[in-house]
Amino acid sequence: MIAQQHTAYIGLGANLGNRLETISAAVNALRKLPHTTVTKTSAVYVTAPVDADGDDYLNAVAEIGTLLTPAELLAGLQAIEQQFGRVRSYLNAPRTLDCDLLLYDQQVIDAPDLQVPHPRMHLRAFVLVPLAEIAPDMAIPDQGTVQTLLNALADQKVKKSVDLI
Ligand code: PH2
Ligand code: MG
Ligand code: MG
Repeated sequence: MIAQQHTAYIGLGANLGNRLETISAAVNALRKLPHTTVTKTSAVYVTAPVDADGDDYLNAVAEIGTLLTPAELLAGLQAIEQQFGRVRSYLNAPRTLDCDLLLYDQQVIDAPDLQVPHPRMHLRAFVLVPLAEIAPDMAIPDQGTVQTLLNALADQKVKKSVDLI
């Protein structure tokens, strides 16, 4: 059987340490995941923390093509977070790197350790603005299109910073 190629979107966030270096290194770490290629990256955005404390975040979104299953991809993303020194102290604590599986094709997954689409992504401009940059017509299952959802989030501060190279 020929393995099936999937398209997934990964949200990257950092608000501790050298944030830009971390986001850029995290994209390179995504490139090294087995059977995975990074097909698009958004610019990096400076974003005010949402339901969280600490400094402003840098956020970006990457599109990948992968043969990994959602569970395998989740394990890979968690390993990358560990590699960048992520410590889990309290909910939404400042972090060196957060790597979230946002979308996996148009699949809906509701497992204890993995919910896809990411359950809060449709409420967060720091996810939707970079996602809209690389996938403007993308729909989020059960929520609507990224562009329509963004119209409701105009009060969230998100500022384009630099392009990832
Ligand atoms: N991540 C959170 C909570 N709040 N705020 C911003 N601006 N960016 C994030 O990546 C972020 C957040 C939990 O993962
Ligand atoms: Mg997150
Ligand atoms: Mg996370």
